[in-house]
Parts: sequence; structure tokens; C-alpha cells
Amino acid sequence: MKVESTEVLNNVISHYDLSGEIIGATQCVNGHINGTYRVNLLTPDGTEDDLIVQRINHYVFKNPEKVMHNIEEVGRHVRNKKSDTDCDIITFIDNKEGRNYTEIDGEYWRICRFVKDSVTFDYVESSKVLYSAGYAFGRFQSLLSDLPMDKLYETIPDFHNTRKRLDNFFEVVRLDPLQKAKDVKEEIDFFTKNYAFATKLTDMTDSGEVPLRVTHNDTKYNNILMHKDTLEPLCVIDLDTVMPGLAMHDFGDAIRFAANTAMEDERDLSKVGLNLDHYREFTRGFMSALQGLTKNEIDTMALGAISITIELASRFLADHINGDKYFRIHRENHNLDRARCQIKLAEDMIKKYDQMRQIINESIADNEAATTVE
Ligand code: GN1
Ligand code: MG
Repeated sequence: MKVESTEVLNNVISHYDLSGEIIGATQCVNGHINGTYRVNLLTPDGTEDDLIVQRINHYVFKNPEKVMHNIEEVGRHVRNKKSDTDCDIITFIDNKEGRNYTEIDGEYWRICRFVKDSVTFDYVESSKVLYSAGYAFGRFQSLLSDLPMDKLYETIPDFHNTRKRLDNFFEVVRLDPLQKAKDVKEEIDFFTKNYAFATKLTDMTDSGEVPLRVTHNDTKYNNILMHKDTLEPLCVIDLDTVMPGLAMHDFGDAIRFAANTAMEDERDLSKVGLNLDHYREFTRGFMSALQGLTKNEIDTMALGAISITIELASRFLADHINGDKYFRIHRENHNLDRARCQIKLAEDMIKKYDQMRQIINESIADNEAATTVE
């Protein structure tokens, strides 16, 4: 893991209209991709600036300029439309040249202010907080529903193309550069067995049965900053993958993370499963904020959660077999643990598929009833 020195951080900050001395810098470790630092600056007038300084991972994001272009477009659109009660979205500070990122020696950096009183969670205890998280992600998409998609770049091509992800996974298994595949036969079988089911949404996208929308594409619960006391959403962050995608994947990825009865990388698989109360609360919030979905979208919402979970499991396992080049790891076999956890979760979702679909339909019926009463 690349840890930055104060000198490097100072150099980044010098490109901005920010003056002061760094009095504290800690690395934030919950993202798997970018390098993120919380930096405290003592300004000449004696006050403190609390900043987030981030190095974009350009192994993952081949064109950081395009990522930052999308973030600017989306930010402008949302800020023009949103009301004061809507959750905010993250904004990066312009540098001295008026750009929202800075290139230094081939590395791409950006800075935003730390959102006061905010916290993030890698695990959700109580179902109660999930209605507002669902609402925030649903509202995010709803605010972006009239942003023309051709204004955005596809920052990672085929990011949630589950068919390509699985095909790539089987190719990695075939190449097996470190001879690890023999130890994960059972896991590999899981993907063979569920290939047709997991790729159904890809086919429906290709045939135009479900529409593309501007979506977030990385809707983990820790990508919403929550107020430390009220646990209400303050700000949607990590807009790196905002691009055309499926509503079902934003819904599904949030469920995969927030409605798991365990952490994303839990090793004790007996703890892993889908919490239907969490699922119900998130669904109610998401569906009430995002109305006007097509029938096919509603019908495949639960499928979206299962396919994105299988997709991510295949990405984690492919990375494990390939030598951990993509997702940052914090212990040996970390990507294998993550993959096993996601497989277990997907298996539990498959068992609960009918209930998941029923909860979607109930929340749609509740919305309709509420609209009729008005
Ligand atoms: C990565 O870096 P982070 O944690 O925000 C990944 C997501 C995965 C997630 C799994 C660009 O996101 O697709 O769902 O890990 N982001 C990218 O935790 O690949
Ligand atoms: Mg991310």
C-alpha cells in the first residue's frame, strides 16, 4: 500500500488556494481503490481546515480527467436542482488553475473539505437507518434522471456488464497465473451453476428491455456520509463511477452491502446472509424517492441485488487468482474471503428471492396507495 509523506501532501495542497501547515494526516482505509487521507491544516489565522486529499488510482481509472469531468457535470446538475432538504453530493475544490483535480508527476490528486459531523459505517446495525439511506440513493438517481447521458463518459467500460465480468473471471481461471484455481474449485462451480441467472439482466440491457439511466454504480452504505448523532444522510460521496447504468444495480449494490448480516469480508460464513428487515426498509426508502420506473425495472429489482452480488464475488475471486492487483487487501487471502462472503450472501438471496420480490411489490403498492390518498 502506498502511504504518502507529509511532503507529498504539502506539495498537492500548494496547488490550491489553501495556506497553512499540516498538523495531522491519517489514511482512510475503507475504500478498496483510491488513496484517501484526512489532512488537518493549521491556517495562518489560527483556525483549522479539515480536508480530504485523495490520489486517484489510475490502474483502475485509466482516464482520471474523464472521472473528474463526470463529477463536475453531475455536481452542477444536482446543485441546480436539489432542495435544502435533499442530501448533498461531494464537491471537489478547484485548484489555482480552476480545475477540480491536479496532476503531479503522473499522479492525479483532488481535495474536498471534510463534511462536518459526518461519519460512515461499514456495517449497519439497525434497520431504522436504512429508509433514509434508500431515500438518499433513490433521490440521487431521480435528480439525475434528466441529465443527458451523452454528457458523461463511461469511466470504466462495461463496469456492471455481468456477462463480461463472468467471462473475464473464467478467462482468469483458465490462465491461472499463480496456480491458485485448484484451491477454489467449489467457488468456481458456483459461477458456472449461476451463470445464466446472473447474466439475465445483461441480456435485458442489450435487448433494450430495461433502460439505462444515470446511476451512481457504487452505492455502498459507506458512500453516504451520515450525521454522527442523528445518522441521517448528509452527503453522497464516491462519484467516480457515475455513468449510464441500471437502477437495479444501484439498488442491488446497496442491498448487497447494507442488508448483509455481516461485513463484506466476514470469514465466519455462518454470520453471512440477507437481513430482510434491512432489505425492506432500504427498499421502501429507495422506491419512494425513485418513482416512474418501468415494469421491467420493478420486476428485476431483486434480481439486480443477486446479480451484482454474484458479479462482485467473481471480481474478488478473479483478483485473488490474479494476485490481488485491483482491490487493496489488508491481509492474506483477503479477496478470497471477500469472494466467499459474497457467494454465501448471493446463495441466501437466491433462497429468499420470492420474498425479496414480494417486498418490492409491496413497496410499489404502498407508493400507489399514498398517491391515491393525496
Ligand atoms: C470498490 O473503492 P470502493 O470501495 O469505493 C469497487 C466497487 C466494489 C467495491 C466493493 C471502481 O469500491 O465496484 O463494489 O469496491 N470500485 C471500483 O467493496 O471498482
Ligand atoms: Mg468506489
